[in-house]
Amino acid sequence: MFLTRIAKKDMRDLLRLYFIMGSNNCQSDPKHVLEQAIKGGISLFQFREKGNAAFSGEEKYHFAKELQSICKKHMIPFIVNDDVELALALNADGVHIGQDDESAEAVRRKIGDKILGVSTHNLLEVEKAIAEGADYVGIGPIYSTETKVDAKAAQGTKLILEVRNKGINVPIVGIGGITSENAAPVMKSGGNGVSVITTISLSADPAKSARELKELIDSLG
Ligand code: TPS
Repeated sequence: MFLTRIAKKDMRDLLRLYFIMGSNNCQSDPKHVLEQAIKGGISLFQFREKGNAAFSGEEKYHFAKELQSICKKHMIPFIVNDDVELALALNADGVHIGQDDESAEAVRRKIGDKILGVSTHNLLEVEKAIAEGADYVGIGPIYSTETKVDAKAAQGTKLILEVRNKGINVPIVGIGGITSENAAPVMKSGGNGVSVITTISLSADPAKSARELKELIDSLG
C-alpha cells in the first residue's frame, strides 16, 4: 500500500481513534463488532490475537484475513500486533510491537515502508523507537487496564507531556483504560489520538461507543 514511509501528518490523522481487537475481546461476533466500530468512525485498526483461547496458526491467519477484508472494504488501514510474519503474509499496512518483541530496527528492516508502531513507557524508549524507525509510539497505560495481563501501572499523561516538552513531534497515541469519559486529557497533553479495546469491543453498542469517542476527539481539534 505504501511506497514511502507514511508522512507524520497522515500518521497523526490515522491515530485519532485507533481500535484494537482480537477474538477474546468480544462477546459477540468480532466481524460484526469491527463493522460497527468502523461505522462509528474509527480511523485505524490493530489485529491483536493473543492470550486466553486465542487462535493460532491457520485459524489465526484466516480470522485475520476476514477482519482485514472488512477493513479494506472501508479503507481502514490494518495493523498486526507482534506477528511480523503474519503481517507480511497478509500484506498488512503495518506492525505494532512491544518492548519484549524483536527490536524496532529489525522489524523495520523486514517490513520496508509499512507503518511501524512501538509501545513505550519512558522517554528513553520513545527516543530509541524513533531512532530505530517507528512511525508512531503508543504511550500507556494512561489509566488502569485489565485487558493486558502484563500491563504496567497506570501513569496518566505525564510521559506524553514530557515528550512534548522536549519538543519531540513523533505521532503519539495514548492507551490503557480509555473511554469517552476520560479521553480528553490524552489529547490536551499532546496526544494525537486514543487507542482502545474494551470500551468499544465489549460495548452493547460498539458503533455508538466509537461515535462518542470520535465526537469527543473531533471537539478537541
Ligand atoms: C498502539 N497495550 C498497552 S495497554 C493495552 C495494550 C494492548 C490494553 C488496552 O486495552 N499501544 C498500542 N498498541 C498496543 N497493543 C499497546 C500499546 C499495548 P483497554 O482499552 O481495554 O484498556
